[in-house]
Amino acid sequence: MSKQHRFPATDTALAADAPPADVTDGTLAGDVVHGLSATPKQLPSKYFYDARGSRLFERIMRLPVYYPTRVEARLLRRHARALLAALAPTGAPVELLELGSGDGRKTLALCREWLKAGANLSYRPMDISAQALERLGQRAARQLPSLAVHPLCGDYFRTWPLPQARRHQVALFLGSNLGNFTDAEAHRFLRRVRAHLRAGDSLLLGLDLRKDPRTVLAAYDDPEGVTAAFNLNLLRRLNRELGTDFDLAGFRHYATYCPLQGVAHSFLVSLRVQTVHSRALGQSFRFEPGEAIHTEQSQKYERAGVEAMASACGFALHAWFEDPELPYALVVCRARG
Ligand code: AVJ
Repeated sequence: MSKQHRFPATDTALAADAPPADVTDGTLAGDVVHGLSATPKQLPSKYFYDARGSRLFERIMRLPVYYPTRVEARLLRRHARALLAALAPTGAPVELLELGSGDGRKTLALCREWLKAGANLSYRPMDISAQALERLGQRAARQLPSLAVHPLCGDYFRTWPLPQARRHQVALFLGSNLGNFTDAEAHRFLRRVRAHLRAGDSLLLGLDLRKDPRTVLAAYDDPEGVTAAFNLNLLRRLNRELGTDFDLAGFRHYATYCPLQGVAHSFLVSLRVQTVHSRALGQSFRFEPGEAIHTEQSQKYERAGVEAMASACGFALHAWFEDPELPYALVVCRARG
């Protein structure tokens, strides 16, 4: 960190990511009881990202079969100047708000290009991981000492700073993270983003698009088993944090992609009949042979659907940058009046 930043109180998770309050209290324990009592069983994907899970996800991003990260970085590089013109057309100073910055590697490269183009830039990375923001601050201080960086740790919608009169707000939501939401959750999330913007402010989305089903499926079922380890790590986390006795060898990672809905699903499938007990919850959960826990969905989009979603959430689709080889899009949305 360039200066000593005090993070505001850390929140457990993205509010929009949490199930409606009437279903669970939004804690890990509440979500697990709810999810493992449901039919079919499910666990929220946001719980993948403990320290070990975050490291495994960093390994996923370097896998040859996991194309989204590389394709998105390439698009950001290729279109850096055009993105600036589309996102901040007036040339006013920019307040760049990134939702889920992680360690900010991709975004700092973009900031470098924008500073070169003469942009007046202030960067507010938001993340629920204090360690990731710490690394981002160090990276920024080393690589771009002239950039004003103000990290915000916790729930995006609670830490979102008040808009400054002279600054054009540009929100970033990259990495196709929107794809982890169901359609209803994605709409709710985008409406909440819109509520924090003024008319004329911008939002940049990075979204994975529909493509050869085999290419998508391979990205969620790598031969090295990193994705399997990432998925199974969820059970390891529950063993540690809720005192469950999941036998990781009793479950197997399974991924599917349905080209009709454009959704990749990940599951943990029980290989035998087994009962798992949680000390912290004082509760047991029975698994039948072949029974699945749904752990993640990753939506793959198409342009018409994105346009309709943006419009329903108070945005107009303003520009679309797509990779010619592997369908992936950077989508510039403008907040409508
Ligand atoms: C970070 C949510 C975009 O869905 O592609 C990668 C997470 N899961 N491999 C995705 C993930 C399995 C990733 N997102």
